Amino acid sequence: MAKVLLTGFEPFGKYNENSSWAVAGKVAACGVEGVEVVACLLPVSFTGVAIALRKAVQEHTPDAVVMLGQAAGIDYIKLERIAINMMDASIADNDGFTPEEETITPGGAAALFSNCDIKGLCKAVEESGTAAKVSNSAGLYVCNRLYYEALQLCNERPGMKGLFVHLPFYEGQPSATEGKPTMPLDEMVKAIQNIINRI
Ligand code: PCA
Repeated sequence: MAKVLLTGFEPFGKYNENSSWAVAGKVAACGVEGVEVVACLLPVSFTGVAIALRKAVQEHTPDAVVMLGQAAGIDYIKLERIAINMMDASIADNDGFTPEEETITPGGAAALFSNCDIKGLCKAVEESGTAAKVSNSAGLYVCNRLYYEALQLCNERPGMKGLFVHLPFYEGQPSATEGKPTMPLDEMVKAIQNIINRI
């Protein structure tokens, strides 16, 4: 049975909940047929997130890592293609760290690409009736930091797949920014189950 490590983030900034963890927790609780899903809550910390991911991958040796993050302002499932070797923040992470144009891995590749069939996965989500788009930038905050670490790990562990997905606020999320789009939690859960099934 294939094993997938599914990560979500703890709350950060002005948000008291994080839709990524709401979705990851529910996907793990509901399960995905034929796949063992291990959910892992990650800290919104530039330093801590890399350590926590490496530990989880070492412990669970998954066939794939699917990482979720919350992105205010989108009304679709955003499949990230690229991680960039840079950290730059306009708000401090949960450790109070605010990097300015800092390199993640000195001497490392400027950018790393997902080793998944990202267009195929995007099409599968769209065909199930949920809006989805491929994106070429996960930003330069903690999500991108996590993704860069994960894609480095994919290079170190041939055969392991890595994909980052940004999600909108969930419908009814108390800390959702007023006027920003939301998506029903169950719709996001189905989309992530679909992705895990095909990854
Ligand atoms: N979103 C942030 C970090 C944690 C999260 O859920 C990001 O997009 O970088």
